[in-house]
Amino acid sequence: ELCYPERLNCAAELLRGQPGDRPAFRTPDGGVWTYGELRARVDRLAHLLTTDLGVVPGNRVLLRGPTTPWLAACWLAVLRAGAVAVTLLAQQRPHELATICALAQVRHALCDVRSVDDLVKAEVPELRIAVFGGDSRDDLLRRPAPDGPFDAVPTAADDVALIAFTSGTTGKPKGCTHFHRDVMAIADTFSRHVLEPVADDVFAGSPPLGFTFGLGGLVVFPLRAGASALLLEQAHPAQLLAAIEQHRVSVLFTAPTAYRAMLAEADGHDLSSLRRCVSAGENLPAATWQAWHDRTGLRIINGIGATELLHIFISAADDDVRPGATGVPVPGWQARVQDADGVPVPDGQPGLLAVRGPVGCRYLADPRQRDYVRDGWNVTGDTYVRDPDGYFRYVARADDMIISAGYNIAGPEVEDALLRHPDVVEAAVVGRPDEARGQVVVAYTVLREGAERDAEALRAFVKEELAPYKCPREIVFLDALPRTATGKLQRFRLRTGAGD
Ligand code: 3SK
Repeated sequence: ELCYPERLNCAAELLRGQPGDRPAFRTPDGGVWTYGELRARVDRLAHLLTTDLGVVPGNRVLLRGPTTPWLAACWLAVLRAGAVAVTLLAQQRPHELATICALAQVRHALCDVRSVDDLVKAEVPELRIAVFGGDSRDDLLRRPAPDGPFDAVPTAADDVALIAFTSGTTGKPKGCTHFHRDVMAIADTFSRHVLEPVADDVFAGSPPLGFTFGLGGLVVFPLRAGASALLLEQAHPAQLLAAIEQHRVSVLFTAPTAYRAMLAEADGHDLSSLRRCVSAGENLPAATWQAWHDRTGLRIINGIGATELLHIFISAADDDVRPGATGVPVPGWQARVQDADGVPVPDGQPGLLAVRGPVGCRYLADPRQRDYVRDGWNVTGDTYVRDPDGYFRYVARADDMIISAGYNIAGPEVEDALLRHPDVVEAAVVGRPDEARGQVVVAYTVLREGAERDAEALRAFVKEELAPYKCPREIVFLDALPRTATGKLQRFRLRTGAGD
């Protein structure tokens, strides 16, 4: 049972107590910010926010930029000043920025100079933008600020600390509000019990800080453990591999696609520093888990998380990891599989995943709240099966089940089969409307460079792996699959043919 004091400022809590000379953040060029330096910079920023920019507790402050120690320090300063951080992805375009700012009632923005153009173009009414990381005399980091410590605002544990936006796999983002105690809870559940971090750990990964997968893995978890994080502005697979080797990264956060891409380039890289590899963002196919294990000897921790619930709530660790299964509820969380009326279904039968725990979904003024939270359970929109021994197995996103000629077909199972083919690098399987069968199975694939685009040979391969009714009717070859800015597959674009 987690128990936090009534007054809790999570930014103050995350920076409390670690020796000042320990590394907190690292940069690819070998730069290090110690905990002492981080505390001093966060305090300076918090002074600037409250004096220069006029931010008061409760104001929503937008944060935007590549993953750098300064962006992380701004996030901590906003929370320390009792304001609410609205973290955004660097890729979001002006019209998306305008929608988000209106929904979240943002009046202040702290923006890396490299990401400011689109924010200006968004023409958000009354938005005061402070830019950092540039040469201008006006740059936030060059402005004079009162010296000395900043007393953290004594926020309530239940005050909103951040608003995170869903990445729009269905095209319509939702703002999710999270409390100061929620930030502590993700560190004290998933990180503490599954990752078991130690102060010598070096965290790194690809998800940006505007995606709570990255915020947790690269800021909250390392700071809570007194460990350090290597913050990478560019985290493509080749850069991740080089960074792991060069900086002796021990805890890695990335998505299944990146694990597959790293495997293709891993030869010659020393990955022996890795201790924990976390995969989330979408389901990890067993074929990818196995290939990573064969290459590194490491058992990827496959987690399911959600922006609505801040971080990961089902996963497994060490010897409990079973390829192809997600795992068991993280300590502190409960999970069950239920039907559309909220009635639990027997073990072994597919149904809707429902979870509850220390963090709950609280959409910002969105009627979809009623669909997500039912009878105190958060219904995530995933179809799962619970095995009799309590293991949860992913089947598909609830709206990704394909029903063809009366058969229920889970797209991810067919994707997993396709990925076992040595030429297939990426696969996405969807249902296409069909007069005779209701839907037919269509597979979109990306092949390794130079491979022959032979749809019949691939179909024959799948038929050897799966019952024939699951075999794709059509195989489409693409150069890349359509993905959101956080790397999630946009199946709805494939279903409507937009990926062709
Ligand atoms: O959306 C997700 O898939 C996710 C996964 C892990 C942690 C956080 C999030 C939002």
